[in-house]
Amino acid sequence: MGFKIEHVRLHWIEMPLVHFFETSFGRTYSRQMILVEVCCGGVSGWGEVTCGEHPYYNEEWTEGAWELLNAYIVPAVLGKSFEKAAEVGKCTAGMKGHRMTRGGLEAACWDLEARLAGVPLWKLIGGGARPEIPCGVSIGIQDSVAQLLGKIHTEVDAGYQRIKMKIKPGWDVEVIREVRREFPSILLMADANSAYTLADIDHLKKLDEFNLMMIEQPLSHDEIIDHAQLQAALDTPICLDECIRTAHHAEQALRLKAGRIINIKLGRVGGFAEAIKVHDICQRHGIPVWCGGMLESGIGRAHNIALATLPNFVLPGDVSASRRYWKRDIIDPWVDITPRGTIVTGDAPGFGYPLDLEFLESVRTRHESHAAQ
Ligand code: OSB
Ligand code: MG
Repeated sequence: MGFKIEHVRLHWIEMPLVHFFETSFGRTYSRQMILVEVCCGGVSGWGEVTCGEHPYYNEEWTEGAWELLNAYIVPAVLGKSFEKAAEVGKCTAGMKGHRMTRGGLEAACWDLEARLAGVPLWKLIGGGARPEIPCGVSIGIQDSVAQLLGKIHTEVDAGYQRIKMKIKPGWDVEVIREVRREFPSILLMADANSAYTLADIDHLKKLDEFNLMMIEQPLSHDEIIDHAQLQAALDTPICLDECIRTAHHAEQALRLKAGRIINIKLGRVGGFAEAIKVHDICQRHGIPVWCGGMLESGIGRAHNIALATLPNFVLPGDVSASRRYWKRDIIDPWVDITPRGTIVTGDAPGFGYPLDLEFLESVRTRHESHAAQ
């Protein structure tokens, strides 16, 4: 079928989080997000740039993404025709890094292709291995252990299958001990967001007593070799997040045994084409994957749900209900979970959730429109 990128509209939206989210690199109260709308023949496809407000998770941040989209990424594709969304990434491949920004546009093109073909996005990407995806939650660093325990109770009661807690030096071994005392048998994991170094090996070994499913990204955001050394010293499986930005990184990490599990984030690897490659490599190596999150709005969340229907997404991901993040989402209905802690996929074309355009416009603070000649 194919499509031509006739129009690109960029929407900058600001939405406060229901509860602040704190990781080892900082606390977020309100999200600044860029939505990318690509248009062909009166049909729009939507994507989301999943970077943070500041360049602390990786090198990307909202303001930078906005500049890059307007000055480089949109001009690289505007007016061009493509047979498949899988080809769009090559137009921006000369730009180094900034995969979340390039991936926001790429994902929008997949949604556009799916809508033009009248198929759900999960079908277009080759997913659909399961009609409902298993869900976990990611719980940030809190002001007190009591507050953390309260939050875990809420999420376990809601049915979520796995709890991830954020850790950092000073909020790790003793906090996890308390959590394990209160919840001896839940599926539990910890995410350090690169807060440790190899000098902390003895300290990190103390985590082995807590029967964690995995520890996510303990070491530097770009350090695969050190993770291999740490994994050799730990019983707890390491899961890589920040380190895996391409399929090639995944291959290197698996060859070096730098981890036993991989978190795939659609944006971090630059969109669906690369995410599928990472998925396939892990599957060939017998390495399970799960879908990570970046506190997305309904659009990014719906893309994550589609991605998580690929066969090797066998572990519960960080994709959870809209209401955990927002008072009101930009899609209607919102993403919700079943009492089994799953999200059910549907058959609507594209990412599958109708947009609440009126609300979207009410939270939009910047807008840019690019038309092909
Ligand atoms: O490392 O997975 C991470 C949020 C922002 C930045 C990095 C991470 C996260 C999360 C939240 O863990 C996942 C979510 O609920 O969207
Ligand atoms: Mg992480």
